[in-house]
Amino acid sequence: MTDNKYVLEFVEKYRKLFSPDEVVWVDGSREQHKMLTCEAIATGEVIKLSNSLMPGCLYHRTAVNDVARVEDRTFICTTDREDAGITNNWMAPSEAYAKLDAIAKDAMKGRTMYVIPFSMSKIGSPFAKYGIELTDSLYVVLNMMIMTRVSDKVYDKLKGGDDFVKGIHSKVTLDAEQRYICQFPEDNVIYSLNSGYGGNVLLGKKCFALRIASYQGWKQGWMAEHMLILGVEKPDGETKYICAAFPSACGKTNLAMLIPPKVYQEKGYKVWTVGDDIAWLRKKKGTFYAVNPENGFFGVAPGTNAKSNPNALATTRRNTIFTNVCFNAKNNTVWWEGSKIEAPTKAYDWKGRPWNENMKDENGNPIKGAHPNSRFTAPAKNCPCLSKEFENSRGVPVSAFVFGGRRAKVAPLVYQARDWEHGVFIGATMASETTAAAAGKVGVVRRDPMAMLPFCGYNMCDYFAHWLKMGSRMSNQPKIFHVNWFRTDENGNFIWPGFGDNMRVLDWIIRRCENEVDAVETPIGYMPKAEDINIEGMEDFDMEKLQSVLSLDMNAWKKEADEIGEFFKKFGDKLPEKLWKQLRILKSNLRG
Ligand code: SAT
Ligand code: MN
Repeated sequence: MTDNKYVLEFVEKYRKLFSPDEVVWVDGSREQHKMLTCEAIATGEVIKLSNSLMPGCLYHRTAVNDVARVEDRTFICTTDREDAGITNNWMAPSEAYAKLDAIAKDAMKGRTMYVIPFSMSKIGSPFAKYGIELTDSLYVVLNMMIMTRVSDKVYDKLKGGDDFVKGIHSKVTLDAEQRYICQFPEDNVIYSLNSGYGGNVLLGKKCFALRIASYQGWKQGWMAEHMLILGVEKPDGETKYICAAFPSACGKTNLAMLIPPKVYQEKGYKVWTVGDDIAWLRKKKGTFYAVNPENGFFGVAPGTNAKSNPNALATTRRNTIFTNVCFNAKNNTVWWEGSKIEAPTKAYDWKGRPWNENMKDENGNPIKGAHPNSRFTAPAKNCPCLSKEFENSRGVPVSAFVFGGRRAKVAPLVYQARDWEHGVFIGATMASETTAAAAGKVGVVRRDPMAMLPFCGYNMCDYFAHWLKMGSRMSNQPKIFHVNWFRTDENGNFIWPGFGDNMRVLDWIIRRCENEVDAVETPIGYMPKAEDINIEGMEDFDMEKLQSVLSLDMNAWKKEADEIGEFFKKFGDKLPEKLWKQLRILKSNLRG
């Protein structure tokens, strides 16, 4: 496969530790992919779905105790604890290696170890970073072949050197008590044991493209962000690119694949998807350029339907792996809650138990067919609205950064930062209600700076300073915005319809970037005049509702400002003074 001594040493070291029966070098070829798929079907690791209805699609269930990322078992292992900061769990590298090696010892006896060479972003591009993942899971191999560029060409690109991320994964026994997701940014190493779930084991994704890459970006002068990238093509044919950060399971995939409302389509607007989860950003001629380092989408299935995201649905009709959704045994397809398709009559739930939609648990609550964090892994190239710039190695120029969370109250539909520093403050103080994407309680408001709380591979204070510095170097600074699609009324119902109608907010954002529209100065930043949000053609929505999603409750904001102060205090002296300054400005604005 390769004579790169660093690769050979790495593989040999872990072969000795894990003691697999066999080592298989994955080369990324179609023939091998076919063979490995057949093998995964034969072992029962995946179920083949209907060839006529969903060609090339597979179905997989994880262990019941292993359905989401585990933030409390995720560690940043740096020599100096300070480099991990207060928002990360930390372990000393020597302690972590010793602990993990002990768990890993002989864990692959009777199993095969796969060696996966992969590239984040297009092989050979200036953005490209390479990795090699060792795993005992065929499911991981097949997913990595969708989510990243898996190819033995990666070895050539290493040119005999050791500039690659070493990913080590084993399911071991899936023991949740011994589950560890450890990043060693100083060594370019990721070590993940006792899980078989997405973000914990597809090491190219959160572990590499965010945690390790954010650290590399800090050291090397670029940025790795938890952001979708979309292009809005205007009637004049020009396309403007927006990067938007939202916490997991807050609709990034839906926004990235948005279909504009009819009134916009008729005028000639189109939205193109460059990425739905991760953006790598570099400076060129004073402008940020963004690429999506991934090659597929790992999206949340529940709630995806022909209305909410027809493009995602179309993307998943072939060569897609479904995880923890409901299995329709009648026609060998899949189903999930919120699909707007009638529930199957002969089905098995995500735990593999016979299921129908009338079943209730011991408390009388409906039993779900699909896990709320069930996922599809789909190739980007299936996406009907994939941007033609997707493979562009130079990236796309960014006009705006958007931060957003899930907030029932407080945050209005949209507002704009006064300048870069204020924008960094808005990102740094983002808050959102927790979702099923991570283990733990759902619906609790927590601060999630830039949606990077679980993904920042270094000290968050250094991360804020890096944001401030990167922006200050740009002659062409993107404008920064905050959005909230999730405001609710007194009955707890969402006021703003979201999905395709979010185009109306993107439209305002773009017009702001082009200085085409005025705004109102408020204590929290610039806000739209209600008449500048186009609500033409919206059903069940009127000016009154628009006013309510744009309204500011000053008392709630004073409370918010106090909470931000408490949040900042936790960071101690290292927090950039510029953020404190922004809080003082906010407080003084709120006093009026
Ligand atoms: O499980 S993943 O981390 O890959 C998805 C997510 O939580 O955003
Ligand atoms: Mn994500």
